[in-house]
This record gives sequence, C-alpha cells and structure tokens, in this order.
Amino acid sequence: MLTVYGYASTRSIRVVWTLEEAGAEYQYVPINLRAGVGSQPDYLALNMSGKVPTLVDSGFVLTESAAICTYIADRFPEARLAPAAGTQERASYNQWCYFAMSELEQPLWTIAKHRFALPKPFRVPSVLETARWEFAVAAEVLAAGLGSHTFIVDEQFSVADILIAHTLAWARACELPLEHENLKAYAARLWDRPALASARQREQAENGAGS
Ligand SMILES: N[C@@H](CCC(=O)N[C@@H](CS)C(=O)NCC(=O)O)C(=O)O
Repeated sequence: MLTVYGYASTRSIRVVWTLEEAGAEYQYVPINLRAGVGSQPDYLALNMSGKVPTLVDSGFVLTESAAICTYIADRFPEARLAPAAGTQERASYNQWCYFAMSELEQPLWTIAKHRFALPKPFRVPSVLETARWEFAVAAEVLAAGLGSHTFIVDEQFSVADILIAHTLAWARACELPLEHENLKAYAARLWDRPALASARQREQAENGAGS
C-alpha cells in the first residue's frame, strides 16, 4: 500500500497528481505544517527535514517530491508516465526533471525563502530581483526546449511535465507572468488535466475545508 504524507498548497500536489495520473490506490495522511505536525517525532522519523511530501510504499520511505514522482512513474509502467530506462527519451526526461528542480524551481524557492520561509534575520530582500531574473532566464530556456511540442519529451506526457507544470503554477502564484505564448499554452494544457483536478480535490478533502 502506498501512503503519501502531504499538505494542501505544497509540493505534495506533485505526488498526488502523479498518483492520480497512474490510477494508483493510495492513502493520504495530512501533515498540518501550520500546526507544527511536521516537527513531531513520529513524522521526523519518516522525514528528518520535517517537510512534505513523503511517500511510504510497504515500509519503504522516500522523500523529495521529484524522486517520489519518478519512482511512482516507474512503479506503474502501464501508465506510461516515464520513457523506458536506457533510452535517449529517458535521458531527455531526466534532463527536464533535473532542470525543473535546479533551474526553474530554484529562483521561486529563493523568493519564498527570502519573503517568508527563512527566519527574519536571514532574509535578504535585495536577492528577490536576482531570483526574478533567474526565473526569466530559465523560462526562456524552457520555451526554446518546448518549441511547438505538446509535451516536453517526445510528444508523450510524463512526470517531467508534472514537475514543470507545478513549478509554472508556483510562478503564477509569485506573480511572475509567463511571457512566451508556447509556454502559456503548454501550462494551460497541463493545468487542465482531469488528474490534477482530482488531486486538488483529494488534498483539499483530506486536509479539511479552508486549508
Ligand atoms: N526539495 C523538497 C522540498 C520540500 C519542502 O520544502 N516542502 C515544504 C512544503 S512545499 C515544507 O514541507 N516546508 C515545511 C518546512 O520547511 O518546515 C521536495 O521537493 O520535496
């Protein structure tokens, strides 16, 4: 049995979205970060950072949202959420998954940390402008890589699209508009997927109204 530990409006939506795309059965355990549940010993035993998401698969514990999503894709091969291992398509898929985490997400996380996540003495407001510029550079690279394709790898929807689409939604929440028409259409196409709507509903329901 798969169990995902998550919280509404966090990176755990990537995992729940992937599970919904895979058609997997799973339990969802809400970790109320605002109430400090992430810092309780039971949860720290699973995820020593006290962060979400965490996945437990029959006793196997995995953290890091991208690692969890790629694991789910490989565990449910019939859902075709990842190209076959050893292929060039798989290498491109890895490229875009790592790009999403290290180039596209990084400036958004920097903005979040220096706006509210870090303790006040560690926040450096002047870094925000640099982070916005870094995001624009990453978006330019993504737009060029996407070109006129429907999905980022081989015209086949994959976890790379989930990681990118979630990160683009995060950018929208940071009021960083997408400047490229192909990226706007790509994002809209992905945000419209029924599995994402199901994932959002599941997280909201599990976390309770108003979370
Ligand atoms: N690199 C990690 C980041 C996880 C992370 O920072 N999660 C946030 C929510 S999106 C969290 O749990 N924050 C609570 C905290 O920092 O105490 C991943 O992708 O899973």
